[in-house]
Amino acid sequence: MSTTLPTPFRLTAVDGPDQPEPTPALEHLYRGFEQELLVPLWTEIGDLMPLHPRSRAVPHLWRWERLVELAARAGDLVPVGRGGERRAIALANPTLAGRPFATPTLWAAIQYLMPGEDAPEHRHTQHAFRFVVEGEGVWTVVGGDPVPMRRGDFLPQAGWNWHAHHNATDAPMAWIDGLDIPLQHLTEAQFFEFGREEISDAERIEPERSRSERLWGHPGLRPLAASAGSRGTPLLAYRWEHTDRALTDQLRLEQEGFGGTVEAGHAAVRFTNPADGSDVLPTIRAEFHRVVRGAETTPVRETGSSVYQVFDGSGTVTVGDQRWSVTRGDLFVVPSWEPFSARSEAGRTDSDAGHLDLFRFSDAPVFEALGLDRTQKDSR
Ligand code: GTQ
Ligand code: FE2
Repeated sequence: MSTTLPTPFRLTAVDGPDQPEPTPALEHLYRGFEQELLVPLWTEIGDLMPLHPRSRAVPHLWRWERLVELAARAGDLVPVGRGGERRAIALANPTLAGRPFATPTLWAAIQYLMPGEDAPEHRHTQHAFRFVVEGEGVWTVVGGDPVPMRRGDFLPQAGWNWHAHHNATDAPMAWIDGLDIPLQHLTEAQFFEFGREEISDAERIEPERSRSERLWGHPGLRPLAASAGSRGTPLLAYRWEHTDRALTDQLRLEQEGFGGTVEAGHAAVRFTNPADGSDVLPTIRAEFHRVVRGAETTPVRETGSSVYQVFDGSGTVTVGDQRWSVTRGDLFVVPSWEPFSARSEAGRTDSDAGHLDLFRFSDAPVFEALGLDRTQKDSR
C-alpha cells in the first residue's frame, strides 16, 4: 500500500545571477525534486552558507523592575514543587518563535522563592549557574553542599549534579539562572532525574561558606587531596568581594600607569575553574566588566551569543542598531556577530560609585571547542 504524504515544502524558481531560467521544464524538474524530497543547493545557498553570521535572534532588553514585579506575582499564584520543579520565568527572544530561549543557545530566567519555600531536588545534563543582583537568604544545595547566595555572587553548577534550593529567611528572593537549555535541546542528548522530595535536616543548615569554597576557594592554592572532577568547576561560589576587589585593583593599576585593564577605563575578569583555569562550565563562559564613568568600550563583534545583566551603575549600551539606557538589573542579549559597546553615564537615580558594572555570560566555550570563534574589534 502506498500512502501519499503532502509535500512538506515547495520549490520555487529563484531570481538571481547564475539561477536557471524559469521554464516549464524547470518547473517540472522542481516538482520531481519535491516528490523525491530533494532540495538543490542553488536555491538555498544564501541562507545555508551566508557570507557572515546572520542570527535568528535579535538584540533585546528586559527591564529588571518589570521582571521582579511579575515574578513576585507568580510567587503568590504559582506553587513550586514536583512537575514544574522551579518558579523560573525565561527571557524569550522575540524572533525565536515563542520558545523560552534568550538566544539560540542560551537560557536566561528569573527565579523566585518565597519565604521558607524549597525547590525540590533534581539533576540534569544541562549546565547551569545562578547570579544574584539583589537580596540574599537562599541556599542552593548542590550534591549535599549548602551554598549561600548573596548579591554579586556567581554560583556555577555543572550538569548532572543533584541540586535543590532552600529559602531559609522570611523574605522572598529573586535571582537569575543561566543554562545551556537551547543548545542541549538541539543536541537531543539531554537526561533528567527527579531527586528526593525533601532535603535532609543535615542539608537544611545555613553555613556562611560552602564546603566547596573551603576546599577550592583559596587563590592559587590547589588542595592536594581533592579531585576536581571531569566537568566544570569544583568551586560552587565566586564571591562578590573577590570579583569587586579584582576589578578595583585593575583600575588602580591603570591609574598608577601599570596597565592591568583591557582598555582605558575598562576592567574585566573571567570566572574560571581553579583546577585548570578553563571556563567554569563546558558550554558557558562567565565574565564581569566594569566601565568607569565617562568611558566607552570599543565596539566588538564576536561569533556566539551573550546575555548581560547590569549589576550596578547606569549607562548606554549599543547592540547592533539598538541603543538603550540601562540601569541596575536590566538584562539584554547580544546575538552572534552584532557589534556591542557600553558607555558608563550618570543615570536618573544614582547612588553608585560611578561605574557601570556588567555581568556577562556567553556560549564561547562551544565556539572555541568547534573552532568557530571569531572576533572583530572596533567594528564601527
Ligand atoms: O534552578 O534547577 O531556570 O533546572 C531552569 C531549569 C532553573 C534550577 C532554571 C532548572 C533550574
Ligand atoms: Fe535544575
